[in-house]
Amino acid sequence: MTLCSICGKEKAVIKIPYEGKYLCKKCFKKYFVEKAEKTLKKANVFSNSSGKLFVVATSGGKDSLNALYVMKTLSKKYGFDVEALLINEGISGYREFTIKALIKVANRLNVPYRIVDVKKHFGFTIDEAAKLFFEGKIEWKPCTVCGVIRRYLLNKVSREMGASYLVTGHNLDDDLQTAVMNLIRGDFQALIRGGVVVKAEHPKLVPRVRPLHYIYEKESLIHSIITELETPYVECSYAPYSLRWNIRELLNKLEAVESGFKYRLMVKIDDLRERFSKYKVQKFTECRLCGEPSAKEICKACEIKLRIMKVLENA
Ligand code: Q46
Ligand code: ZN
Repeated sequence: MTLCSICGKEKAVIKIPYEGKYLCKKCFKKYFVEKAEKTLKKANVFSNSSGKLFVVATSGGKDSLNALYVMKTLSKKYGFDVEALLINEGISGYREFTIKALIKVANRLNVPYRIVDVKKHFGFTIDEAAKLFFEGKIEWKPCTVCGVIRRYLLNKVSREMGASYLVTGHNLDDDLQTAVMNLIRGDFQALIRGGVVVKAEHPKLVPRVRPLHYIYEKESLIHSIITELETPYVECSYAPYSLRWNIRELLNKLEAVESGFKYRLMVKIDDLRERFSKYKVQKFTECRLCGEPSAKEICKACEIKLRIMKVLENA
């Protein structure tokens, strides 16, 4: 039996490969929150945070519920408010289960929550958009439509809620996959805009923060079990159609042969971001149709909406 490297008494339940530590349940729980706190503190998120509102984007999955748990825990120390926001994309066999999980955890933590329907705002669900893609009627994969629309609504609604920060549950695996995807696409601007904090480059953009940026997906899973967040372990059926899915497999294979590889690569990418941050180009304007921040005359969400509504009308 391996004992915990911190207390030296309890049985270890997890190995932290990049720190050479084995931790028991109790010490890991503490370690998890402290690591998220350290990550945000280093990025200056808590300076003058008292009285401010942090809106946590919660899908009801393990990562975002962990982010909600962490932020609620830290809110007591730093004096900020926490609310949860869930975007219901309309993905059957998946989202209905995670919505239940969010409601249960939000009630347990005493956090107010808001649920926003994509169908209500855009006139279609992601299931309907996915059907059009599989029928060859639109070119965007389900995850592309879902990602654009979710980002759009999270920013718009959290701003309307009065958020100073939008907190997301992206873990180290997610952020590393995104960085590799941006490298493959040659999108240098998106690559350097990532990291623990994504600053607002337009008055209508809410700054985004990622407390789990240095936490492995596996650590996040174990933390959600230990803290009894009771999230359903269901995966969205559209995930395997994305580029992210293949990159995830590849990075997992590399981690299996070289323990701690993902963490070291993430640190190196963040270091590059620091050095190249002076090359950031702020090119946001406002969408001619909806008035939301956009890099082009018409934002991607409006472009997708117009196209899908046209296809649906002609069907
Ligand atoms: S919910 Fe949406 Fe994910 Fe499903 S369609 Fe893709 S992006 S996989 S996190
Ligand atoms: Zn628009």
